[in-house]
Amino acid sequence: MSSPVGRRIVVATQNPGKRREVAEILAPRGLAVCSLVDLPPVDFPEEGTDYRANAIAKARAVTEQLDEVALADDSGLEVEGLDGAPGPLSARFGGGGLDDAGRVAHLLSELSTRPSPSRRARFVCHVALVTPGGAVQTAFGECGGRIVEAPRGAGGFGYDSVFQPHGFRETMAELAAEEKNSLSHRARALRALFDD
Ligand code: ITT
Repeated sequence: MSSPVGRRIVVATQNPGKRREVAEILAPRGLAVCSLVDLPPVDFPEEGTDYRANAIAKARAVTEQLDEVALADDSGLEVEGLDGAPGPLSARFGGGGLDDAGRVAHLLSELSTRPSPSRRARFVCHVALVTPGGAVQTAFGECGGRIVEAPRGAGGFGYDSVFQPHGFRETMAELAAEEKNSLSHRARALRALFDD
């Protein structure tokens, strides 16, 4: 799809890593995005366990409260040996008080006694574009890989330091930003939304 003519797109996220990546992925398409940081505060609803519904709800919060076109991303890491956890609850894995490094440590400890195939994993991302008129468009992207034994790399955010995409020796956090942005779940979802 093309962007709604004449309207800027506000990225409905409070996660600075996501915000940066969405901006980087959309820039080559000539789409400049606007950050919530520069706008009045928005009240976001509690998130549930349905990625797509969460993405729509986050984008709607922005369209309804700020009268802006909004793009939201709800994403997560799904690990085979943990029956798909942490999934939609990835941002809160191990309890609300942890930061990215704490969640990574929690993940590694959960996997430490499990056999190697348990480490198969994927990142998933649902994106939603909502206009103040109420139109909703969504798309999905995923990226397969495995969880490595110890964190490597300083790029990206979240679980990138322990996620090794299929076909790479590096973790996501060791890849250049352009490389992550060409193969990530987020890049694939945004491509499906804006290019297909
Ligand atoms: P917003 O709801 O404000 O967008 P959030 O971080 O709470 O921010 P989610 O509920 O969608 O967003 O949680 C996604 C979590 O999944 C995120 O906090 C990371 O822990 C993880 N995640 C998603 N994409 C990732 C990526 O590209 N690299 C590493 N971890 C990622």
